[in-house]
Parts: sequence; structure tokens; C-alpha cells
Amino acid sequence: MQRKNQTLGEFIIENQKDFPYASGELSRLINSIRLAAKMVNHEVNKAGLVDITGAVGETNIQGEDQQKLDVLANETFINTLTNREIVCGIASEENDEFITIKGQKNDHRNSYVVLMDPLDGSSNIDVNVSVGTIFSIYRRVTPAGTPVTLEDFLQPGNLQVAAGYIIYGTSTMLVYTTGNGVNGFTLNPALGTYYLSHPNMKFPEDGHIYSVNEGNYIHFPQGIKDYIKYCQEEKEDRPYTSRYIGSLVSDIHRNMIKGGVYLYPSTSKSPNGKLRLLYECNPMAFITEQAGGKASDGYRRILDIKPTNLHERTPFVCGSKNMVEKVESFME
Ligand code: P6P
Repeated sequence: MQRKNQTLGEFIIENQKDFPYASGELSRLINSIRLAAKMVNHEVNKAGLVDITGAVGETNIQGEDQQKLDVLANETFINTLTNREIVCGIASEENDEFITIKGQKNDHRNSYVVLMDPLDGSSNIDVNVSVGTIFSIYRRVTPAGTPVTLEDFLQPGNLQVAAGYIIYGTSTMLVYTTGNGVNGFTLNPALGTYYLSHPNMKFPEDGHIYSVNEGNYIHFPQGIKDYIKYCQEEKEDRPYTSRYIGSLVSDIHRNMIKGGVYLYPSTSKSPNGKLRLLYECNPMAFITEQAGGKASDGYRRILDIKPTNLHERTPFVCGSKNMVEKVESFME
């Protein structure tokens, strides 16, 4: 049940039945993400004012300079999730290994694992372009009371119980699904309250926006090159518009509202593309499908891919159903 301007807290309570296992743990988990997002939002919004955008001189497993905000966002989400007796393990783009979390009784009885990209697109921060947090939630598969293992994280995306993103843009929004559709909440920073601003979000089946880094064109597979040319030719409802922010959350959020397709294909330099399956593509694919869109690697449904390692990459085509299927038709 949705009421415009319902707060996120009211929405969670009134839709408790939507949460699997209705144990209240998942509700508390979403609430803790809500809190962490407010804290990160506060830092992101003043990034230009204090020296927290500079790199910390370290690099993460991706070999990328860790911006101070990356580190701060990572620590904020980890600390918030750790202190609430809900999560038994966390995997993050910023951490080489997963983190095991013990309950206060020094046991391992918590049921959920969280995988996240705490600040995706962070290279955009110092040029004042929007960035995002992406999260993916599973129930553990190993027995309660035992330490979490890699098996708990390497689950296919079709087993996610919840996924969402926070977009730190012209306004800050929390968009998430628990498998019953997608709802968007906008933060009122003056009150620190999120309000239901985008109930039951739906990906238009068609669109006229394609989002890809065309600087990689010469390295793309022939099918992707042919699709880009298809978008550009003067025929039927084309040419389409090219829009690419370089921030996954922002590009997909815009395309979900306006219709469009986002592509990060394999290239001759990166045969599996750039994006990470577990904490970028799976959560965005779950949200996209729940909104009536489609997400594949050009051939296979993203959510059906069985992961083999924590930071594995996959080519990614995500957005309006008919546009994704058109891309796939060029890949055959
Ligand atoms: P490129 C940001 O680093 C990111 O992971 C996504 O948010 C974004 O869509 C993509 O990489 C941009 O990559 O190679 O086009 O700069």
C-alpha cells in the first residue's frame, strides 16, 4: 500500500508483509541503510568545502585511488550495519575480503549478508557530478551459528531478498525493492526524513536514450558497434539521444524514469567489461526487472549468473525491455 508523501518509516511498517520471513530483521536492515545514507549524504553534499575529496594515497582492489569519501562512505555503512545485530557478513567494493560480523553474544546468529558499492562513481565527486551507493541483500545459506563463508556471498542474483541504491544528486533519493516492485524516496534534508516521491517505479518498455562510453567504440564487439550505429541512423524513431554521466546509478535512474538502455560491454582490453557482478550489476538488475525492465550480459539474464568470485566483472546491458532485446539481437 502506498500513499504519496508517506515517510520511509511508515512505508516499511505498512508493507512489512512484503518482507520475506517477516522477521522484522530486514525492516531494521533497510532502516540502518537509511540512516547510513543520511550520514554519507551529509559528507557528499559538502565535499567541496572540506578536504575530504582528496585521495587517501591508497588504492582498493580495483586498483583505483581511494578517494577519502570512498573510505568514509565504506566505514559509515560497515559501522551502521555492524552495530545492529542483523547482518552476519558484509562484502564491499572497497574491501579485498568479506567481513565477518559476530553478534553481541559473540555468536553468528544474524541472518543476512550485505554486498555493496559504498560510493559508486566517486571519481565524479571532485567535478560535482552525482554519485551513488548500491546495495544487495541475501539471506545466508550456511547454518546459523557458524561463521559466514564465501558461499553466503557467491549467490546468484535471483536469490536477492532486497536491493537498492541511494543517488546523491540534485536531491538525495533511496530507491529499493524487496521483490514487490520498486519505490523511490526523496530525502528532505531539513527534516532528515525520506518521503515516498516515486511510488511503484516502472521502466518504460521503449526509450530513446542509449548510455555507453563511446570512447571505447573501437574495442567493442562488432554487435555493440552495429547497435550504436543503429541508434544513430536516421530511420523510424531514430536517431536516439546519447546520454552518459559515467555514474552507473545516475545513468540507470534517469533511464528508468525516461526510458533508455545502459551498456557497459566487454572490450578487447577488458573481456568481462568493467562492472562488478555482485554489488553493481546484480542489485541494479533486480531493481530493473522489478520495474519491468531487463538486464543481461548481452546473452544471459544477469540474475541467473552463478558467481565464482567476490569481485568478478560482467558485461552489462540494462534498461527498457525492448531496447535490451534489440541489443541482444545484434549480439547473436
Ligand atoms: P567509464 C564508475 O567508476 C563506474 O563503476 C560506473 O558508475 C560507471 O557507469 C562506469 O564505471 C564508468 O566507466 O570507463 O565509462 O569511465
